[in-house]
Amino acid sequence: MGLRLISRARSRHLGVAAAIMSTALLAACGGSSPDISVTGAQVPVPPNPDVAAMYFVIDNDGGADVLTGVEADGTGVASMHRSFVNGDGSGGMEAVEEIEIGEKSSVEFRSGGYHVMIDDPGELVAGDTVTVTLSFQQSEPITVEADVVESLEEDPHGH
Ligand SMILES: [Cu+2]
Repeated sequence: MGLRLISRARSRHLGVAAAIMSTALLAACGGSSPDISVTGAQVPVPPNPDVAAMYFVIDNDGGADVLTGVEADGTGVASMHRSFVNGDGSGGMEAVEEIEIGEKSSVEFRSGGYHVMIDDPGELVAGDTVTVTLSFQQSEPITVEADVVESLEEDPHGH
């Protein structure tokens, strides 16, 4: 009888310790805020002047976040798109409302994948810049200046 009481008391004590530990772990994970940077932004001179595509890389050194919107500063209407290829080889693109940016991860906006589409960007020549502001669920908005280039560099990360 006496033994049983002791063991029950001890296991309850361990339970409390475990609960405290898991709370601490949760705080460590859930509490880490995103640390987002955007690099390598480029806009190839569009073959069709009515619409331009913008490519870049989002790096996140912190907790998860979600890209929730894009806005072109000055001219044009920007939206997020994803290119896809079907099983039969046909392809297309679709608008994307949100893009998840995982904890400590990168999301590449590149030819054949995610891109920002700018409708009616005005006349663009190599050497111009296009400014787009990215909005996030957690992070403050980030304004990105993209270089207008003759053609896309192979590795927009630059290394
Ligand atoms: Cu598109």
